[in-house]
Amino acid sequence: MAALGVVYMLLGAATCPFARALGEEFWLSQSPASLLSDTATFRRYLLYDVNPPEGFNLRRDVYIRMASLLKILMKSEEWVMVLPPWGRLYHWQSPDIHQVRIPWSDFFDLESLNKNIPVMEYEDFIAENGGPFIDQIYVLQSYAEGWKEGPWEEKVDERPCLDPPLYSQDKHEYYRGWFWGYEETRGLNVSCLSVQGSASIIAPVLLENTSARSVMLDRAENLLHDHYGGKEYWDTRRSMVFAKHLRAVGDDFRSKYLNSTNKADRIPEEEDWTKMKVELGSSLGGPYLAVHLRRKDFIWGHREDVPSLEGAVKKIRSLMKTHGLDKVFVATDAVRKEYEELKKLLPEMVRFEPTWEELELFKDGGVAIIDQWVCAHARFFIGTSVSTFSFRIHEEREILGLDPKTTYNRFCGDWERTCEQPTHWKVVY
Ligand code: GFB
Repeated sequence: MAALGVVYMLLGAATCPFARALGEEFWLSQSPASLLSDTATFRRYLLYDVNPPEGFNLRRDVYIRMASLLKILMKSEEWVMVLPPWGRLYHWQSPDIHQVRIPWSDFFDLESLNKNIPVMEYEDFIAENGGPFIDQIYVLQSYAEGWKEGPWEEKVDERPCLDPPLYSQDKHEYYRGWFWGYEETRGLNVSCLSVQGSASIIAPVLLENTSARSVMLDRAENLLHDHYGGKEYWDTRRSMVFAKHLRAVGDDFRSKYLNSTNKADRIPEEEDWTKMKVELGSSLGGPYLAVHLRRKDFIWGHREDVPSLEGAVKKIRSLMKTHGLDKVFVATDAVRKEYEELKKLLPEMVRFEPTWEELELFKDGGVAIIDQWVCAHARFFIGTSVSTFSFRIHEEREILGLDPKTTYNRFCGDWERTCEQPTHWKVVY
């Protein structure tokens, strides 16, 4: 199929049905020289996707697992990770904003990602591949029989699909389904793999059982971490530097409303993550308390460990007093009515409220990143139990060198008896 794609490219956009589907400008913007040089190297493509209900921050975690798989594949062959475009996330509910087919560069710094593993955007993959085709799709699932008693065994087997099919064949026998909003994309082959274990268990399948040039792992969250908390984990995590424009907006907000600048807060400034080395506790953080107060589905989904607004405000006031901080930044997904209630209880709170134009530009994902960035730079942070949004803030603070005592704190439910606090991480260089 890749060869067919190259032929189409050489013949020109007019003869290629998929070029028409993509829009002529797209193809005309690709110079023949760049197409030839790009296709001259034969590399294989790893694509992946995650269960639709999962949010932004769990997806960031799955990227780390896929990056470790890619590193293993690259020991044998040349591979590149195709970044799954963002969009259609359950939590991104702002109306009237186009929130599909969002490239990674809107949220992350591609140069930084590329210092860890080779990555490319999906549209660049279509161009390099010669068309919107994915040769092989593996839908990952657990084992029908579950995990029986006995020692843990890592395994992978081709099995009949357990859930109703995610992909269906069109009249040309191409597989159609959700490909991040790219309706012209199709798969050539789909099969199901039962998996139990870390991401690396699938490497032999990709290297030995298929010669497909582009391989997509759907439901990739079924694969676990290979090096959770180890050097490789942290290398990938540190490479996930937020896009520069979002960091700039966050820094500007800190300086305008929270009297916080890197210099005064003793926060290191180093654009290249591979060169950044900080001692834990060497950074001071801005003179404010930061709070992540997860609401929405957590209010009923985690009834026991999420506080009432009154309970949260009581804790916030006590922390401000203990740490001598008179400013508080609140990141929350609370609905308007609840937010207004919170504002009444805590009138001094500061929040990043984008204008409509800013929201359209940054999107819900970008606003969430700005919230996380501001939380990451605070002198003291308190988050919400088991929220991956809060976990990513913990990691960011660790990378910035803030004292763990100021990071690993969470709200407790009003009636929680034993309020266990999050476990302390450590960046490994
Ligand atoms: O990121 P996430 O996976 O964290 O999902 P959890 C929560 C989403 O809600 C974020 C929005 O990606 C944001 O879009 N959100 C939450 C916020 N808190 C804030 C905030 O303070 N500021 C802004 N701007 N946005 C998991 C979900 O949520 O919880 C799963 O991934 C599932 O799908 C599970 O719902 C129960 O780990 O908090």
